[in-house]
Amino acid sequence: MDFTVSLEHEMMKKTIVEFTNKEIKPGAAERDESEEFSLDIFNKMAVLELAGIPWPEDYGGAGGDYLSYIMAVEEISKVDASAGITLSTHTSLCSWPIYEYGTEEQKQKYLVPLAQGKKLGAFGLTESSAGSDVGGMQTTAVLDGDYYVINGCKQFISNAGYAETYVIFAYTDKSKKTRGISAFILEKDMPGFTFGKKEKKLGIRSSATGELIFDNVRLPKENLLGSEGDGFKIAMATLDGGRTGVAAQALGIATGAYEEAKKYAKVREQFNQSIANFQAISFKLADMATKIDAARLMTYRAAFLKDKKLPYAKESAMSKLYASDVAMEVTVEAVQVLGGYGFTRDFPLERFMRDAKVTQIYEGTNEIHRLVIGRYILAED
Ligand code: COS
Repeated sequence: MDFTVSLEHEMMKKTIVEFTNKEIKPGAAERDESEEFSLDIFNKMAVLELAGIPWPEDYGGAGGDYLSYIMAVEEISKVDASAGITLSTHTSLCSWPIYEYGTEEQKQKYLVPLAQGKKLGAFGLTESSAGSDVGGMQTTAVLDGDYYVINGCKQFISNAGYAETYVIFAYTDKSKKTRGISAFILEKDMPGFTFGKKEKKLGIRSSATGELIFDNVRLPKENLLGSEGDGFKIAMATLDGGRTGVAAQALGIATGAYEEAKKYAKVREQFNQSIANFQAISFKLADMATKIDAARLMTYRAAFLKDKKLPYAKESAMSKLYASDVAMEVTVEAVQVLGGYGFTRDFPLERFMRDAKVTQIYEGTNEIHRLVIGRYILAED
């Protein structure tokens, strides 16, 4: 068993750290304050070929592996979790299902510009009545000649309004329950496709989260992704990968908070010595470091299994469950290490703490993850 990452991964990580420190970190607090989404940051990621890390060069990608992409989301989230989820949504939730289930024409038309970062992607599954219960969705797609007519509304959609390509889900046959859900690729400017409420959030405030509204959107038949009725399985398999992305985001947030807390503890003096000398503080840092290490091993393992095309749904769910809980715990403790300063916006800790919360909620709540893991372990001997 080899726990080292390759030199190639290390070098890629170094390039991303330089990039995030120069291009993402400086404005992160201001963007959080103004709740401003920055397409400019995504465009800069694209220049560095981060928009299509795991896709083959033939499809406009960087020809890397899933682990590289996971490490990129982690590094970006260390300074700005909003930028982290923008990339994760784009890659895991929009580009991946097109890469995996798309026809060659769909890949050329949609995956190539996504992988090149010429277009941003999004994923529309959740609705007001369908969160954990995907089958509760109301959106319908009715075949009318060469078109599907789509009606409905999606909620809490990351990259909404800024993305140009959307993988969405709708019932083509409600009587078949989840086996009657189908997946489709939509384009931003299609007549009848508009955007509703933009959410004001506790954290990841500079990521765009909003509503998609479909009012008799006439979608060419060739924009069906996979076959009719495949939608639920496509959504579940896509979320398996997305959840590793959220684990990487959580890992980045936790690491960012831990590093700030450690730096501060070494220089902050009370009672004529650095507070890091007190076990009350060093034990907190030791717990943080240990939990982050475990979360990183779990997250990289899930990515490794995916790269090897081995089953990884259980490991992905475990990594997301654990890393998100660690992110919440570590950020709360990191604020505590900084005391009153941690509570102010002069330091990024309170932002990290707010950003961490959603990682326990989206792409499947941690309660759903326990359910998924429970089913896997009970099916084992
Ligand atoms: N990959 C591929 N197929 C999968 C799958 C996966 N990870 N998980 C389930 N499936 C398949 C099953 O094999 C089953 O196939 P058959 O119909 O051929 O038997 C089908 O999908 C239905 O599976 P299951 O019976 O397990 O579905 P449930 O309705 O019991 O739902 C949960 C299971 C609750 C786990 C699922 O609905 C879920 O993950 N919900 C959370 C959704 C979520 O994360 N929402 C937030 C979105 S934020 S973007």
